[in-house]
Amino acid sequence: MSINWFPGHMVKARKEIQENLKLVDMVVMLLDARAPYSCRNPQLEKMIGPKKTIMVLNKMDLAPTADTRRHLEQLRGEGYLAAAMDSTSGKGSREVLQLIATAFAPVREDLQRRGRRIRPARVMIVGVPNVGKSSFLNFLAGKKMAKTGARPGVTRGKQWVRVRDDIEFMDTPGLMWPKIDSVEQGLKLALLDIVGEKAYQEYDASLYLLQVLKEKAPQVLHEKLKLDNLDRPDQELLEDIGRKKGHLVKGGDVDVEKTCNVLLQDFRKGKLGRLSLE
Ligand SMILES: Nc1nc2c(ncn2[C@@H]2O[C@H](COP(=O)(O)OP(=O)(O)OP(=O)(O)O)[C@@H](O)[C@H]2O)c(=O)[nH]1
Ligand SMILES: [Mg+2]
Repeated sequence: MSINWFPGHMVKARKEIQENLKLVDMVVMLLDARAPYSCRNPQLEKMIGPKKTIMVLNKMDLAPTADTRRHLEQLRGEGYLAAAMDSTSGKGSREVLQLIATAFAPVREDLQRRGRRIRPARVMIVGVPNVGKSSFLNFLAGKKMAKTGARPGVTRGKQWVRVRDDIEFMDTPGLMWPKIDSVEQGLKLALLDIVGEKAYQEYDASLYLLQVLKEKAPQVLHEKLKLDNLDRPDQELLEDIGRKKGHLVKGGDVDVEKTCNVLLQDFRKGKLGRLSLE
C-alpha cells in the first residue's frame, strides 16, 4: 500500500504559503507529538528554507512524556527552538510564547536601534492537516477565532489572528506533499488522521496499530482490549477485540469494519492511553 493523497486545494495552499512566507518573521511548525518525524513535510521545509523556525510538538497530552522529551532533545540537536504543547488545555503555551519572543528579539533590537516603531512579531503557523494549528491559535487568542475540526483539511484560506499586542499569527491550511514514500510513514499519518480516509484502508491501519501496541504497550491489549493470549496472528487478535466489545453482525460474526473504526477512534481520542508511534 502506498499513501497518495494530495487534494487539489493543497496546490493552492502551497502557493499561498510560499507567497506569505515573505511577510513573516518566523514560522511555528506544529507536529503531532505522537509521530513528529512522520509529520515533517519535506516540501514545506524546503520552502521555509533558512527562515527562523520553532518546532512545537502539539497534542502532548496524547504522547508519553519520556518520548516527547526525547523528540524535543533531537529537534534541539538539529538547531531548532522546540517546545511541547497541549492546545486543548493550553499546557506549554507560555514556553511557546517565550520562544517566539526569543526568536523575535534580534528584529526587535534592530528596529529599536534604527529608531523605528516596534511592530508585532509576525508568525506563520504551518503543519500537515489535523495537527491542531487552528486549535493552537484559538487557545492563544483566548477565544474561538479559527475553525477547527476532527477531520483533516478544515482550514482552507489563510487567516490572520492578533493574539496579543506583540504577536500576530497567520493560520494556514494543513499541507501534505504529493507522495509519501514509506508505507510505515503513511500508516502513521493514517492513524493520526492526517491523510484523508479515502487514502487508506482502516483494516490496514488497525493491524498496524495492533503491531505498535504489541511492541510498545501490550498492557493496553490485555487491560483495555481484554485480550489474554497475544501470541496469535494479528487478524485473529482484531476479531477477538471485536467479539469482546460486542461488535457483531447478524448471525454472530464479528463486524470487522466497525471493530477497526472504533479501535482507530479510540486511539485518536487517547482512550487507549498515551501512545507514541515513534
Ligand atoms: N488531545 C488534543 N487534541 C487536540 C489538540 N490540538 C488539537 N486537537 C484536536 O485535533 C483536531 C484538529 O484540530 P484543528 O485545530 O482543526 O487542526 P488543524 O491543524 O487546524 O487542521 P487543518 O485546518 O485541517 O489543517 C480537533 O479535533 C482538535 O480538537 C491537543 O493539543 N490535544
Ligand atoms: Mg486548521
